[in-house]
Amino acid sequence: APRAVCVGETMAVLVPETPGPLEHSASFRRMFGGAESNVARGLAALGVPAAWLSRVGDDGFGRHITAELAAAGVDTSAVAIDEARPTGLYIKETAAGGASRMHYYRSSSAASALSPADLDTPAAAALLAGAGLVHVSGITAALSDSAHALVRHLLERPRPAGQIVSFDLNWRPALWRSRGGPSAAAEALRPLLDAADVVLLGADEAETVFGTGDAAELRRLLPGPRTVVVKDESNAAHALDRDGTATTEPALRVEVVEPVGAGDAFAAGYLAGTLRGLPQAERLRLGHLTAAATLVVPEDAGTPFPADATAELLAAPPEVW
Ligand code: KDG
Repeated sequence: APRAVCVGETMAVLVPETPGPLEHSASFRRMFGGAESNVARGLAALGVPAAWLSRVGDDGFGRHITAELAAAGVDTSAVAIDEARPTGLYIKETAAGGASRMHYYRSSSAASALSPADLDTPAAAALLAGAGLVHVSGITAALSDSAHALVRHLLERPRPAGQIVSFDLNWRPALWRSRGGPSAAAEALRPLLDAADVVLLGADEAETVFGTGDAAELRRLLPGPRTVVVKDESNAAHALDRDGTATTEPALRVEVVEPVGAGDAFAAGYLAGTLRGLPQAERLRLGHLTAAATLVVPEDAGTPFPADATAELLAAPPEVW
């Protein structure tokens, strides 16, 4: 049975065959991506049985996403098919320099209809009852009022003993633009983050939403979680535990091809390390390793390195990475 359940929207992704403005892009490659299912894929690749809970449309994109995730070893038994709404879509416009802009076509998508009722289906209830980890992100809270209610319910419901909830801030300005921007996001997300056990945030996004990217200040803003993980401008990761312990690990130096999804990959590595009970520094290292695998490919999730290389890499001194 899956040890981790990741909840959120996954979309079809269209990426122009050649970088440049969309007005000049005549052909596209189809991929798929969604922050939480990227984490589920990453966890599965790291040997942690993982499930993805969501809604897709009764369409080819939805079937493609579900089949690909299942082929990647992710349990899709609790994915609902919404006959009235399409699978969401986004287009990744890539500038010649490598920076990406996302264009969303998701405002009435199947997953925007996610609601607390999606947690009560027999398949979902079985997954949630048996999970050691439930992973959510700030994206879902911005999809719709009902999706926001689902996230709140996941955090407020009584949890089975030992189950942890992880929450990645995942600030998406395009989603919050029509919902009041950063100040509305801060108000909506702070209590949700504070009710989680493990919080993951980037210093830059935290600066935008909460007015600070400083790890110690963020820890003071979020006293609830067992651990707050902050990735700073140099991509070093800091884990601040509730008992006052702080652990820092520098990022790996890699040739970045396309950065979208690297945060999710980091989360997958960090959370896999958490479920394995690794020391904090190794959780962060595993996060960096998994992120590196995604930074060097155009997809939102990287081809994982072989599991038997992981132990060696984790033990290696930073110079070797
Ligand atoms: O985290 C990467 C995601 O941004 C991408 O896969 C799409 O989930 C997505 C989103 O909402 O932006």
